[in-house]
Formats: sequence, C-alpha cells, structure tokens
Amino acid sequence: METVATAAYETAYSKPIFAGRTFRGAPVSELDPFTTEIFDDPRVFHDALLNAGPLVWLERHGCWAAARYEIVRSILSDWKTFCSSRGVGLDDFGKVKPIRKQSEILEADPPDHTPLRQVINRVISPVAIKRLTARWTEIAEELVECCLQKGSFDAVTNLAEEFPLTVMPEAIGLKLSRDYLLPYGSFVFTIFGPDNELRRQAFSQAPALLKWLDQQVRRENLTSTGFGAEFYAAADRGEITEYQALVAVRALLGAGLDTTVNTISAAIEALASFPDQWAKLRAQPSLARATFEETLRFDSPLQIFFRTTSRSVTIGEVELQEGEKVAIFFGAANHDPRRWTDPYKFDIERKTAGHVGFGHGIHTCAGQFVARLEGEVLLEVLARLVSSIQVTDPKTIRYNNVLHGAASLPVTMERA
Ligand code: OVM
Repeated sequence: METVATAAYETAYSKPIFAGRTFRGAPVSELDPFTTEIFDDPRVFHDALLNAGPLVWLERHGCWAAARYEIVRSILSDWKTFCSSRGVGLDDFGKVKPIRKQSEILEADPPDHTPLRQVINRVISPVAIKRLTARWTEIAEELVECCLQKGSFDAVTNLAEEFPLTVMPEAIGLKLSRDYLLPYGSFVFTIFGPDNELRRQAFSQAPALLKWLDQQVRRENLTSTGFGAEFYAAADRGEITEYQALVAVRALLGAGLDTTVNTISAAIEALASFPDQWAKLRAQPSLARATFEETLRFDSPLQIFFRTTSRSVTIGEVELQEGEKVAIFFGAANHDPRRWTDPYKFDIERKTAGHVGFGHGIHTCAGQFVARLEGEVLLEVLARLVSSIQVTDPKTIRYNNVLHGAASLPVTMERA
C-alpha cells in the first residue's frame, strides 16, 4: 500500500498528515482530525485519506479511518461485522459506560434495533409527512420575507436555524422551551468524538441539558397531534415499549435540528458561491429538492460516525481484530473521485443517488424525509422570492467533533 505525503499535504496543517510509517500494513497518520485546523479546512485531509488507501491508522486515537466511497458503503452494509451497539462514537460501550443512556435506535443492532426503527420509519415516512408541506411553505415564506426586509442578515441564525426551530417543535409536538434544542444537538454529536476540550465542555453542560431533555420527551409534555404522540400511540398498541417511544422522541430532538441547520446554511453558501447553480435553481424552483441533495453530498453536515468490529475481518490488506473502532468519513466518501466526477463542483443537476450524506444501510438516516422536506420547501421559497444572495463576510465555523457547519454566514439578499 503506497503512503502518500505530497508537498501540498505537508503544508496544509501544523504537522504532516502522514508519519511515513505503516501500522499493520496501513499508512499511519499522527494528525488529530478532531481539531479546529481540520474543522476549518477538512478537504486537504480528506483528499489525503482518499489517496492513501482503503484504511488509514489514526495513531492519535488508536482507530482506523475509512474514507473511500466503496469501503464506506461496504462497512455500512455489513452491520453484523461493523456493529453500532458498542457506540457510534470513539468510546467502545463494551469498555466504557455511555454518558447518555444508550440509544435503542442509533446505538443498537438487529434484532433490538428493528421494531423501533419500523415504527419511526412509519411515523415519519414520506407519505405521513406530506401533510406538513403547506404549513411549512407558509412559515418559510414568512421567514424569507422577514429576511428580505432586513436585507443584510445572518443566514445561519436568522434563517438556517430559525426555520427548523419553527417547524420541528410543532411537528414533534413539543410544548416546552425550545431554548435547549440546538445546544442539546451540539452536545449529543460532539460527545461522539474523543476526550478533547470540545467534549469536556459539552460534558459540563450535560446536567442542565439532560434535565431539560427528561422533561421534553415525556408523554404529558407533548401535544396530541405530533410525531411524539404517534410514538406513544405505537407503545400503547404494544408495537414498542413506552421507553422506546421516549427514545424515539429523544432521537428526533438530538438528530433532527443541528443537522438540517447545517445543511440549509451550506446550501445557501453553495448557491452564493456558484452563481450559475443559483441561476439554474431560480429558473427552475422544482430543482429545490435536488439542490438540497447535492448539498448533502457537497458539504455533508455529519462528517464522522464510528463502527466497532464484532469479529475479525479483512479490509484491503489490513486484518482487523474484534473490538476495533473504524471512523467512517461520510463527507470524504462524498468527495471520492473514484465515485464522483469533479467532486468539489456544486452541481444541482448531478446524479446524487448513492451519496452517503444520510449514511447507508440499516442505520441510514431515519429522519431523511423530514430533512428533505424542510430543505425542499425552504429552497423552493428562496428560488421564488429572492433574486440574489451575496456573502458579505467570511463565515465562521461551529466547532463540533462530528458535525460540520457554519456558526455565522453574513449575507445580503435582494427581492425577486
Ligand atoms: C438518538 C440520536 C441522537 C443523535 C443522533 C442520532 C443520528 C440519534 O438519541 O438516538 O442519530
């Protein structure tokens, strides 16, 4: 297996990406992917991983990195070998106790995983959520109108956050405070990473967030019409346990906000950066859904989840033992030139089917139809009501161990 360490890779970060050594036949990287220099600019690192081979050994964390599209897909397809029940973060639940109660959907394998997944699939299926389109379009129009009146605003806080924070609590049926929704999402995702400053900071907020969460997810604190009530109704019918209904609500709160916020701001940034694509979308607002999909490939909001080997297995020339962690680099796989032509070109008419922005296999994003509906509705409204989007100042990054997205993106928009 060749070790790649070109001049470009040498200079992008504070130290070389590759150590010039191999470990069990794979290139070794001493670089820590969970640092601000890589969060700021992951592409050079991703390209290096893609070049290096099927697996790279991340020495700093004692785990493997998989970035190539085919490898990522094959790992995600083989849930028996690459299990989720030992956690999808760097911590192996076989060795350390999870800080949150283990999720019976995200952090579970079949057969435990199956009944709850089936109920979630049904409650937020494309057909079940279609009824939300008209209301969400109204909300999107109001929001975009409000932004147009401002003229200059922050595309993250004023739009990308505001839209999901308005539509989701209503759809889930939350009655209580929305204040902790984004902090809770941030917290949940960052603790999948290693023991670093970001994670320790998240831990310090855990008591307040978990106390808030405990109230939000209770049956009595949900309206009778939202997704939450439907999970509890499934429990009443005996399809899942009462506790699994709570886990489902908790999963929507954890997974369903920060992810779409990041994708919406990424779409706005991409449209501002590729005026030809913006022109295409304006000319044909029905490309809104495809635009959202291409954004998921182009700038994937969830960069990394892990799997743990439940038995020994060979990838490329590397023999993995039972109990090893593999970091799955979704964002990198979505830029693999072996799979994607011109991967860093944002092309809303590209054939995006098969991207791994929502993952792949039995754990593929359960909320993907809700996310797509949000994206489609908002981008369609932008295409109709807005003539131009300009980024006026550099974005800032919201640092998170596994999510990638902007904290702020100053823009101006003009009315169509
Ligand atoms: C959960 C959960 C939380 C965050 C993300 C997620 C991407 C699931 O509580 O099950 O899936």
